[in-house]
This record gives sequence, structure tokens and C-alpha cells, in this order.
Amino acid sequence: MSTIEINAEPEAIAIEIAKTAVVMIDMQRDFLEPGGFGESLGNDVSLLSAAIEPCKALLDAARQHEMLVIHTREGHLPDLSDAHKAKVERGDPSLRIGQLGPMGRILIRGEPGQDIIPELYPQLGEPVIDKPGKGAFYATDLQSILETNGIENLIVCGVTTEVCVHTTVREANDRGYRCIVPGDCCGSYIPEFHEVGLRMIKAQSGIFGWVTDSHTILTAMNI
Ligand code: TIU
Repeated sequence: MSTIEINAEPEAIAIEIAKTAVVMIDMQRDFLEPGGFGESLGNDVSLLSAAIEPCKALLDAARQHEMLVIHTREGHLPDLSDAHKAKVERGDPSLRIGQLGPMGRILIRGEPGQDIIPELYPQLGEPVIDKPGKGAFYATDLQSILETNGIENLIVCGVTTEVCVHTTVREANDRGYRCIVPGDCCGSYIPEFHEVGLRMIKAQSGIFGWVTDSHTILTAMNI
């Protein structure tokens, strides 16, 4: 049973590797590549690419340590029966969820754009959770997967910092999980929100969790 200590803010945290999962939030083509949902909302998607290499390094280390790795994908059923009207109705009508774009129907399960980017593609056996909401716990099996695997701590990476990463960290916090967020493994279309989002997690004695970076985690893992 190996325990590591990760230097973090507001303070270092000791975690048992076997009780810790890496959760990759929504590293999908729809958010990171041109022509997808992220761009349809008026964003510069190139701002998210800096997170890819740190995520890859962390994924490699987690796999080497046989940690549980979980991937999530935001997306909806082809008939949109799991998409609230209030969500679908936003943005340019020709570019909304379910409309046809260069990577298939925007944010629809099974379409090329909804899949995870090739650089961070899941390996066989790693759970991939399709989620209709911003949080990874809402209307998914995430909690039961974590419970089945005896997980107590989450290393939460992905995009975007202030939307799906933050919502998931808040949901996880209320369910009793310790959340560690490596800031360089996250990204936002709005750099200011990325910075403030991280500050919000670690403020007030770590009100939602701990903030660190990928190098510090890799060092703690002796990689
Ligand atoms: N995955 C995720 O964060 N979904 C979003 O819609 N994010 C935005 O920042 N728009």
C-alpha cells in the first residue's frame, strides 16, 4: 500500500495511490478542436491545447502505477432526450447541440467530435463515462465506479476549468472525495477564469480541494 505526499496549496496532502483515481474531464474533440461545440460558442479552442502534454504525462504515470483512470465525455443521445431544452436553446441556432458540424452532430454521443482527442485516448479497460451535464456525477455511474474501486481521492484534470472541472470538483467534494487539481492539466477559453477557478478551489483552507501541478505529482510518484 503505497502512500505519497503531494506538495499542493493550501497545504501538502498525503494520498494512498490505490485509493486515488485520475479523472480526465471532457478532453474531447468538441472542446479542443475547431468545428466543435467549444468553437460554436464563440471560443478560441487553441487556448485549451496547453493542457494536453501535462495530461498525457500524468496519464502515463497513473497507468504505470496501475491507478484507476476514468475519462468523461459531455454529450447527448441522438434523439436529444437527455438534453434539457434550456441547454440546447443557447447560442447560434445553426450551431447548437445536435446540429451538423464538420465533426458530425455537435455534442452527440457516437459522433467523431464527441470522442476524446487521439493524444489522450482511453486504453482498454479504462471507464469512459458519457455525461449529459457539466458535472461528472449527474446522471452517470461515476459514484458507483468509485465506490466499487474503493476510491477516496480524485486527481481531476480536463476542460474547462471553471465549467466541467469545477462542477465535478464541487459534486465530488459534497460526496466526500478529496479533490486534487493539477492546474496545468486544466484549461479554459477564458484565461482569467482558469486562474480564478483554481484560486476558488484552494481558498478558505481548501474549500473544494487542493491545487498543484503535474510536475509536482510526478515528482511525488518518483517519475
Ligand atoms: N466540458 C465543459 O467544460 N463543457 C463546457 O461547455 N465548457 C465550456 O467552457 N463551455
